[in-house]
Amino acid sequence: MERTWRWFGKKDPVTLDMLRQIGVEGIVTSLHEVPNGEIWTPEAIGELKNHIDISGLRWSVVESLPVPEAIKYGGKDRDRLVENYKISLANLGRAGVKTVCYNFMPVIDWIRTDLRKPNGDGTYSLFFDPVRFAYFDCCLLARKDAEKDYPAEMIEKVHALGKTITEAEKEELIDTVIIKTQGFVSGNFREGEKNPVQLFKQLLALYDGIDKAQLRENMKYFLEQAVPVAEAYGVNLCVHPDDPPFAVLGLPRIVTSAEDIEWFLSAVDNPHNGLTFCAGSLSSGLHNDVIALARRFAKRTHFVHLRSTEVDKDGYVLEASHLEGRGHVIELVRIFERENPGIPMRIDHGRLMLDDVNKTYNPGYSFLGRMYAFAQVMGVMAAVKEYDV
Ligand code: DNO
Repeated sequence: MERTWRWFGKKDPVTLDMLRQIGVEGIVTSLHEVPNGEIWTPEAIGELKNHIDISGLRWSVVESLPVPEAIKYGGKDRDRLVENYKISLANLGRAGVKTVCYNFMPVIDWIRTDLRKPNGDGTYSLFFDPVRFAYFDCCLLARKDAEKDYPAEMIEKVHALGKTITEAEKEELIDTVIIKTQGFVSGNFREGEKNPVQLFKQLLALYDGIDKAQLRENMKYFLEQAVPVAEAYGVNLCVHPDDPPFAVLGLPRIVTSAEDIEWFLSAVDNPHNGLTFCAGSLSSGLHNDVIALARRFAKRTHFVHLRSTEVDKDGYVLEASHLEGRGHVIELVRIFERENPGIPMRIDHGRLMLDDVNKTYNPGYSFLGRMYAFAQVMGVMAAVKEYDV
């Protein structure tokens, strides 16, 4: 596998020179400053690509070329936005950037309720607490009829939490779910947003009446137009699974399971329509067996995120060490090295450890924590490739 690393551009405190020293080959990045839906021009792509080339690395993967909301909910502007998307894809292909990751999650990208869950050893992990999230939904967003989406025991826990949660914790939960986790990846929300809850509700309202079947239709409509352009320019499109992999906030989610993956792959059955195999997202659903998924979909996978989770029966999800938990990273390396050896791979998320706690990184994207996991996985790759163990 190609050893890649997610880098957030020239302002990233982790520099390209640092990455070269630790054995990174390829960069995963995006034109973060371009608003969702606008065309990625050859000039802007060329400028960033050149900057990466000069450092002795290469721009291997775009993560993400965001799909604007109007394409997902099927708004009246969608044809113009799909055209723009196609132009950006063609511009990337011409520039030689050939792997493009995106997602099809309505309104909200990945979800965490806690960005600093202490581990016993002094490090911190990202965490998803289903009770806090249900509390966010029912009491902070106060989404209409939200309580109907949860079992009675969950609502009891939500009410119990309501009796103890402080105002500061409520603010922090809103900031974590809407701003801190989304601000740097989604384009829907920005740091400094004055009224995040109201904005969030406006976005949710765009999906009134959009169920799973309709969202699938909208994804198919998008793929039918984008995939032929990807094919023409030799670009591999790869959708990121929904994180966590189930419906949330009354919104459908459609990349959650083997059945979903099979559906979108056959909706437009073309090798350029593929999957980002995010072991962390997929493993956080107890319905998923990541080893079986990797065996089944390795050939249609264009990009791999290595990460692992521990999930308990009540749905609490902890980001585990990269060599433990439900992600089965060691077996995944074996599978991908055999089935799709040239594929770009990046370490997804890392713990906060050592000096990381004194720095300001995007949540999940610490330097030392990720480097530690990167080194672990390099060891696994070497063992698998050279000694076939
Ligand atoms: C979070 C990421 C996601 C991912 C996008 C891809 O850490 O896994 O934000 O980059 O969903 O489109």
